[in-house]
Amino acid sequence: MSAVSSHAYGIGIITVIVGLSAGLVFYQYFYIPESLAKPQVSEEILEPEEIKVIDIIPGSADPNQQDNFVPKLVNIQLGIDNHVKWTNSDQTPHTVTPDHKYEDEYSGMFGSEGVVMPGETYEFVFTEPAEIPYHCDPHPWMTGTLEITKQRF
Ligand SMILES: [Cu+2]
Repeated sequence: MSAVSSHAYGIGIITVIVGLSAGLVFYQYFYIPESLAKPQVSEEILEPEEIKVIDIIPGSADPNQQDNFVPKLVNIQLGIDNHVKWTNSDQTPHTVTPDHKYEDEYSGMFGSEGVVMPGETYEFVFTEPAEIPYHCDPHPWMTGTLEITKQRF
C-alpha cells in the first residue's frame, strides 16, 4: 500500500466517524425529544369554556328503557366544549367504553377505567376531530356517539 492511498483511507475513516457522531447527536438531542414530546395543543382546546355533560340517567340498566346516555348523539366543537363529563345518576355502575379503541394524541386512551359508580363521573378532554361510537360494557344496549369537529368559525 502506498503512502498516498493509506492517507486517503485514513481521511475516509475520519469522515465516516464524524458523520456517524453528527447523526448520533441529532438523534439523541433532536429526534428523540421531538418524538416523545406531547403534541402542541392550543390553550383554548386544553381549557375550553364549556364542559359538555352527558348524564347516565336513572334506569339506564333497564334494557326496556329507551334513554340512557343523555344526550345520546353529541356534537362537540374543539375549543368550545371538547371537555366531556359523564355523570352516573343511576343506581347501577356503568362504563364509558368506545366501540373501537380510541386514542387521543394528547389525552391518551379514551374510556373509563373500570366502572363509573353511582354518583361518580368520568371526564375526558378531546383534542382532535373524530367520530366515536361508545357503549356501556355491562349493558350493551346503552350506546352513544360523539362527533368532534373543528370550530366552525
Ligand atoms: Cu351500563
